[in-house]
Amino acid sequence: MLRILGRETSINVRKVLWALEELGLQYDREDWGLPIRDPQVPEFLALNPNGQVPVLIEGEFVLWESNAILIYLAEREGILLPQHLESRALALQWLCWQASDLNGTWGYAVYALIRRTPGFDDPEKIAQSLARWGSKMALLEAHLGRGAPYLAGDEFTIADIALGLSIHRWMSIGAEKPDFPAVAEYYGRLLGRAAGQKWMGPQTP
Ligand SMILES: N[C@@H](CCC(=O)N[C@@H](CS)C(=O)NCC(=O)O)C(=O)O
Repeated sequence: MLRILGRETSINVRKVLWALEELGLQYDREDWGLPIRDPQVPEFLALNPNGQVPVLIEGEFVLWESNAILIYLAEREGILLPQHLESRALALQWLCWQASDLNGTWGYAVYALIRRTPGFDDPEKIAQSLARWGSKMALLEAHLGRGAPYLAGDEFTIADIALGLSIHRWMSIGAEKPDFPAVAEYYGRLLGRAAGQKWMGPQTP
């Protein structure tokens, strides 16, 4: 049985839970991550020295980094990544971009406007974070505006899971922000999937 360590409220854990549901795989999940269970303890750090969730465990095999876990699961099951070489490369491109470019933009705005974390209340820094985030979302808007239903073309892939949850975060932000109609349409398409609806429900941060 696959084991997933991580709290359901984490965007990165949700990527994995959404993928497992799309794949129809059974798993056991253990709650780790603040404020539920501090991962900065030797028992957890032995599995992931970063002290972060999610972690996947299968027998002796331990894997961390949510997007690597998505790739592992898709490869293991032979779906959610296209067979066609170029489409597969495009899916991986968006998956890498989510982690390397998009993910780094929203930190301050999310701490300030979603988590309401004390100390994250500087309006200038909120505006800067939203502007950086918005400029990456504009890039996504331009891509989706070309009309393909999913990021890598006609097929739903693990890239749509990672980006779907990122878009969900953008949609959940209560702030003045640009309108991205192609992103909104795509978000609606992802919400039309049972697992998308579950992991990007309107109440979930
Ligand atoms: N690059 C990592 C980032 C993981 C990450 O930032 N996890 C957060 C939750 S979204 C975490 O573990 N925070 C500490 C905690 O929850 O205690 C990945 O994609 O898996």
